Amino acid sequence: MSETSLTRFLIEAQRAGQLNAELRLLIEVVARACKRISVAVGKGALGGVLGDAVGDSGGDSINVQGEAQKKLDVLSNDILIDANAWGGHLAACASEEMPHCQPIPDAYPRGHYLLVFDPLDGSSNIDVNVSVGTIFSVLRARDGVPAEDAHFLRSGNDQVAAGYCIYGPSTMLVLTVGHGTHAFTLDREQGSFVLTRRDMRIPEATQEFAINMSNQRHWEPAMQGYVDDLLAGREGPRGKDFNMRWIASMVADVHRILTRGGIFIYPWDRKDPDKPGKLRLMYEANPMAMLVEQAGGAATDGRRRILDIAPELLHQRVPVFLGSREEVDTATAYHLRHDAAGRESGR
Ligand code: P6P
Repeated sequence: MSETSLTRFLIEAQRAGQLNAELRLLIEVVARACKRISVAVGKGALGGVLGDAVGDSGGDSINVQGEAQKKLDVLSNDILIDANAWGGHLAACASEEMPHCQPIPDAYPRGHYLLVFDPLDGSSNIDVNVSVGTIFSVLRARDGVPAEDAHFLRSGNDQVAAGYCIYGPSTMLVLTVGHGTHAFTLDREQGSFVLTRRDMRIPEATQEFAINMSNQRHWEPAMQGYVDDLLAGREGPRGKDFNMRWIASMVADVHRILTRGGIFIYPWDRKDPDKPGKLRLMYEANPMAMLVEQAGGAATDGRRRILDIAPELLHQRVPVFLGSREEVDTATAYHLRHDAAGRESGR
């Protein structure tokens, strides 16, 4: 049977009423931009784009998050902005790398969608040749008015599409338009994405967890108790042994979980108590939560469903628990039980 290209998959999805022509164009434009990013990432040291970006003052370039920008962060952001400017499908873009949203230039027609993305997540891994990725989320714009930051502040339930592109041994685009989660592998000879996994399903249960254990002493008690019980293995209350993986590149860790199950956790920690978590809601947690739920998994902030959270800030951070549904439910139950005990004792 002939391969199904991303273009064919999207045309068939449009024919089935799952998306319209404008959203199909948007996804194809993002996929084309990801191919360009894949080329730049793949060149590594030969591309002259490794290392930290240089700011106007000649020092390190720092983004709105207060993080040092890599040259590839800036290049990937520019590639996505430029690719989406002229097609007439977007009203505005927003990005981890930009303080505020960027409306489509007046020279071009405005469309009905908002695109928000992390152009190169995990970029601190670039210089050590570890997989990184682009994460994106699509919302409907408010018609007839110029887009602004506030228009992006919609819960994850309002996403009309979400996806990521992982730049690993192979480049893969993983996508949902609300009808399952599907994976496409880049055929470099043809230069096109080919459907390689239709309807990905995350196993309900798992024996594998992903977390940065070096933060353990900074977690809240419920988180301490949950991980202690994982580490206690078959002799402990969970009655089974667990394995651990942590790539420190969300796209790579989530891709593994979509592929074989597991739970990914980046909880709140008291290292920076004013920050509710490290990961950002709009362009990391929400798109990943939609992909995971569409694959039969679950995603919470330890207490409530990620997709139900009403955003207040464009770069808002949130604790993230996502992956195999039974394990996410168990981890969330530890937190809810702890909260209930605190209420009973008046703490
Ligand atoms: P840590 C990468 O910087 C990132 O935003 C995610 O991709 C990743 O899951 C996490 O941070 C890693 O954080 O604290 O382990 O370096």
